[in-house]
Amino acid sequence: QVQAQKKIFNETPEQTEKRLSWWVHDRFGMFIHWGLYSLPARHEWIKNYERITDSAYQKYFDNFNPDLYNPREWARMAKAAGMKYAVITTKHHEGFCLFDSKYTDYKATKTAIKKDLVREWVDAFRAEGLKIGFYYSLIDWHHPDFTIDRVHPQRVSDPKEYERLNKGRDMEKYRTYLFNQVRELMTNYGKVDMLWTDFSYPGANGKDHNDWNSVELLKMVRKLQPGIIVNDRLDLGDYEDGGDFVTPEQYKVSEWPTRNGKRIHWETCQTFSGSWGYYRDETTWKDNKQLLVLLIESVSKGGNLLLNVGPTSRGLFDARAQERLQGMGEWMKVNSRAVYGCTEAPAGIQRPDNTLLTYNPDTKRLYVHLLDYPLQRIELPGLKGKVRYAQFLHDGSELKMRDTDKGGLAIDVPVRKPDVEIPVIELMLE
Ligand code: H79
Repeated sequence: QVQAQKKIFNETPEQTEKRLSWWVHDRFGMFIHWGLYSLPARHEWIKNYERITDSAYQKYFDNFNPDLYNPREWARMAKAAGMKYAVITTKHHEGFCLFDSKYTDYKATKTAIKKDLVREWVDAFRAEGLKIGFYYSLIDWHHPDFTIDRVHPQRVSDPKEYERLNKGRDMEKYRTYLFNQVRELMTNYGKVDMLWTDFSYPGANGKDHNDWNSVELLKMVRKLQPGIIVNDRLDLGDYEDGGDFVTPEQYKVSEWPTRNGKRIHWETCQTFSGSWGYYRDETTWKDNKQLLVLLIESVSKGGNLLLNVGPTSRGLFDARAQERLQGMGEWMKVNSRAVYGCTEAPAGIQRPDNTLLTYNPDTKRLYVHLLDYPLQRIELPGLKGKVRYAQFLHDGSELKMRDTDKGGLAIDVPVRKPDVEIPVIELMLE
């Protein structure tokens, strides 16, 4: 007998599914990490990694001036890539706010650009028809009341030192700031489709749900934005509804994640090159095929992909990011039917070697993604008599099928690989 779990809200499973339905359908979103760290251009954790003091970090605030910022261009690039929603860092761990908060001067409106960058972003992405999400860092390395802990730039080696270090800092006051800012974000920008909080690290000299007053914070968010979807980083794992989806960061899940034996909603967040913030000299960029596999593999295991861009301090997507977005868009233009509304293939359908399967339960179409192009034919075990029609998805050209002796289905494919990064076979199931 499985113990009934604690719940914060009284929402039925059907209501939850309905609230999440656009997001489950859309599958592919853009993450945007933009802040003062785009000036040093060597990772968004630089203040921590290099233990930079507030006064030494000040030069990035003083020189922040994204004069080429044009969020309509960003939105058009996201849309052309096939992305349906986008999530922007309203504030990252460094504490700098892209939005015009009443509760701090550490914000874009007080820099040379003098604008609420979030307001313009929301308007632009809405205008292009994308859903919008706010990333908000629970961690704040700038706020004077945020206690120094094991992931703070001023962390120390002796664990007993923290008490002395934190004299005069008051998390109660920080919590008030956190609630005030989240209330602003949930109130001043119209409908917000998603809130992406980041992150909790329970334990010695860490921060957990008590530090954020997570239950009350989540209640406030859901009250102000009833339809909103919220991620799982508030440390509310004790509650069945303490987060709408899990967030595997920068790794691949081996299978559809579960909780108490039940499959749960998930979204992996991934970078082009390793860093989330713009990193000028990073050389570890994934190629278009790797990125497409990330997307297809996520969908094939019932999940979403939130793929990150780190804009430059002038406000542009750099050429490497643009290239990849364009490459993915080219594929999505003709293959998005194998992504939107799709999920894992029905149980019992086996994936041939070097392929990934996605499935649309509404149209009963099965998609075979050919990661490594086969020679002349591909065999699908167990599908004999179960497929009405087969075609390449990119050009809608018929593919001839034959039953095999072993109850399988053989599909003939042209010897030459079609000119598409990952060719997809569309099978209309009975
Ligand atoms: O915003 C992006 C990252 O900056 C942020 N989440 C994404 C979306 C993030 N970065 N790292 N993490 C979240 C997890 C933190 C891991 C570590 Fe550590 C920080 C590893 C080393 C330093 C905390 C301290 C865990 C181990 C030691």
